[in-house]
Amino acid sequence: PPEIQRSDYTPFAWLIPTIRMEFDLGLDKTRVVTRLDVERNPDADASPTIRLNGDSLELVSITCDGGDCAGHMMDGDDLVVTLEGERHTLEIVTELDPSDNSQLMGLYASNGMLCTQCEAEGFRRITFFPDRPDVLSTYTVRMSGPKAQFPVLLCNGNRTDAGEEGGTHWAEWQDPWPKPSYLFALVAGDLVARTDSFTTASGRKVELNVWVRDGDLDRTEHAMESLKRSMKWDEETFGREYDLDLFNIVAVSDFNMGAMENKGLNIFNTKYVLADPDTATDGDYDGIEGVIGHEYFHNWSGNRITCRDWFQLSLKEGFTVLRDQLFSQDMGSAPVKRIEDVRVLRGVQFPEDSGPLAHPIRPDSYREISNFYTATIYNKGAEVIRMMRTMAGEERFRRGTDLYFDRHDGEAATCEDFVKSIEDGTGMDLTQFRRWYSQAGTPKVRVDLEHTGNSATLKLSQTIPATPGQPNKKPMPIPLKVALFDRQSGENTGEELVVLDQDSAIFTFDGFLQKPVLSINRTFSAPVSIERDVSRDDLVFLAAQDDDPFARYEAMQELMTGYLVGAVTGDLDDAGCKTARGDIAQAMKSVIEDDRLEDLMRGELMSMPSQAYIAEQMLVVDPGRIHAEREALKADLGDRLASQFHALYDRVEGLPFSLDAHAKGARKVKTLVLSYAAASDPAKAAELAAYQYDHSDNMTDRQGALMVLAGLDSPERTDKLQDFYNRYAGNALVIDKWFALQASSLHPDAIDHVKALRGHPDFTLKNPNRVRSLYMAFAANPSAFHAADGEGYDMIADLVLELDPINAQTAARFIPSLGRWRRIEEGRAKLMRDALERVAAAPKLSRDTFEQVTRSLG
Ligand code: HT7
Ligand code: ZN
Repeated sequence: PPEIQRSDYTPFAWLIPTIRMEFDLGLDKTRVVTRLDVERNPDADASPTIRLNGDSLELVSITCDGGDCAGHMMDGDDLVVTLEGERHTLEIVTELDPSDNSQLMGLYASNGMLCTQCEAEGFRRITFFPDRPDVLSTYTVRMSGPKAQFPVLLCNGNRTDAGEEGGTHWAEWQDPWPKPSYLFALVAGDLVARTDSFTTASGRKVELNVWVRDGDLDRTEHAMESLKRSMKWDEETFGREYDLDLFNIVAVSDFNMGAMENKGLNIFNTKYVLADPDTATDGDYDGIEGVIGHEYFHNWSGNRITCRDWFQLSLKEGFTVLRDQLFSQDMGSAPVKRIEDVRVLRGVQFPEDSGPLAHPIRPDSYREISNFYTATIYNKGAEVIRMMRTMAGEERFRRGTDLYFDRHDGEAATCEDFVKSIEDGTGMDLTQFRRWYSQAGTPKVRVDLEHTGNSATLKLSQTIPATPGQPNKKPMPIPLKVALFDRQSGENTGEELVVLDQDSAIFTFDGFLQKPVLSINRTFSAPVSIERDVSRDDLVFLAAQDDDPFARYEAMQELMTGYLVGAVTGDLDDAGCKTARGDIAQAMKSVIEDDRLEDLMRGELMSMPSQAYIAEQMLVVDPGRIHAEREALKADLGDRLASQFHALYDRVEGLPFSLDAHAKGARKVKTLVLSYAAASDPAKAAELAAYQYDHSDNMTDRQGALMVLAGLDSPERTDKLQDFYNRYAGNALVIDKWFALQASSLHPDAIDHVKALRGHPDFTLKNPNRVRSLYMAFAANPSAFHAADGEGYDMIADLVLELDPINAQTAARFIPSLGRWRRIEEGRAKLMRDALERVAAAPKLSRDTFEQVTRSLG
């Protein structure tokens, strides 16, 4: 497959102002009649033909202006039609088999209902069309089908008409807003709705529906409340109002991603809709609020202003992730949310940025766009916009976004359009800042603090590592929030923002008789990795005293990471290890005993750095060693702080269930205490976890207890896993948890458990949630996946080969775990490469998997 280049963009030669579609719906056979009004685009070079994209489509017929269409031919999957005049009407008939569509792109059947997924290039699996985001049309859609089978018929926009004849009914929908084909959606099925309404700031009453299968209705309250909160927040924070009279959300159980922002008809993975305390964890509740917000916010950042081409994906995704992050910050604990977002960035995006799949947030080329729905486009994209906000300040940033929404409403825009609007709206010069869009790789910032006389001198320098296709980088503006603390008083002189925009720079701060303690990159103001020689005393000081909660968290992480890297590499001798562990225990003790802290924040401070984050600090890693040292530190802390951990558990144990921050914090620290205990005193931990499991009245406590038990070799493990399965049999989302808990467990036989679960009657390759629950969890399980004999790598290669013909998008998402071979010790690296080569040698691979494997071996 050819590589598509960003530099090759040209506007499409034709406009398609209106499109009418008629769907005669059936699970095994759906007939689609599409009428396109096409006219020449005055802003593009003229072309004698129009290329209509198709993918695995069968053309039943085509007419032009009501007559024969002599000048048409197939070019691969595309239909190319010769057109002579200025404007024409093309009518195209296609026939589909939705139940045979296991790729879950285009129109497909899920659990007896019909639904669509058109982003990025799924519309071309429904009909022939210029399936590119810069072709905007207004859609009128008529859907008809057997009423008994599909009592509910939904599409984008507003329902304008409906009727019934015999057992067949139909509905006609009109979407007044011009949109690209990737935002088209329809749903037909036997669904029930939770209905509510929202009145916008200008007084428009909007009907809101959350559609689910019968029986799931009482698990939709949180989704509906999240939607109403999102609508209000977007009005207050970004001045954005909803623009239709109806907003529908539909939950489906077979879905490749989290959700989809189709205009007026969002389609969601059930995972991001259904929740009640018995079946959903606090994390699930937060995930629902975040994803509902994200998809809703797309109505402006994505739908009203869409992307000119897919290279601009971060225009809508980076900005919308930032918007959903700020929303969640405002709805709950802002520092805790910031810590969670940074953890995802460093655990997923940093490794991507330092591996073979690294790409800028605005890529220059791709073969398969589905492979670019990455943490870089989404999460780093959000960080880049957040930096502009930090430099501008909230108020000025709002002027920039207002200008962007005003200037580009109704257009297919570019990242450059966004930056220019922020530049013009805020008055900032972002010339050099634009490099964040074109350069891949996580900048490293070297930090040194010197002290002479009464001055503290901060020396900063930046390097941006080489990434595929980008050997040399230029310096980028890096905004770093800093504060200097007096060691005695614990006070600081106020936070300042310094911007490092050269290779190196020096900043001087006066008025310090003694060397101060430096707190830097507060709130994680820039997505960089900081390198500095900092004493453990300073870290202990910051962990206990810093007034920026993120910086406190960071100091704890740095303390533990520094120790673990030293222990793994052997840089720390036995005596050094012992003192370091003592310092960590002292810092952890002050965190446990600090009664000014909320438990939700305490939980963050008590959390150990992830295996992925520790690995990221080293050039080449031995995953087995990291895992062993991390577990040993956990055990040591569990031993040393046993009484503090138990006191903490006892303090929070009796708190009744609620979804407020206080109760959520209690649940978080309880399970953390169990996991420290599991490392230091497994028998006691098993007893305590079994007790928590039996007495819990909510999924957070129950899952936390089972997670700890799943890693232990104890009789309680088998009992409780069986109980959990029996208790929730038939609830797919909870059974997903059951698979994931076992696949991610610390149990020494986890790899055998996964092999056995592969044959479980509830396992299927057809459902992406189930595949991810077993195999994504396994691929992220450091000790099982990195088994020294390479069995874990083979299991993932086997999975990819089997899954690729069924669901290529999901299959390709497993390749990055093998693609990190260059950063793994020699023995395992060879086995990982062998597994990749075995995949690459398969006679027929999807474009998705082919691209990822080739880049990973590259
Ligand atoms: N914009 C949506 C992307 C998406 C998607 C992409 C490829 C294949 C399937 C997909 N489902 C949803 C989701 C979002 O970012 O809001
Ligand atoms: Zn999105």
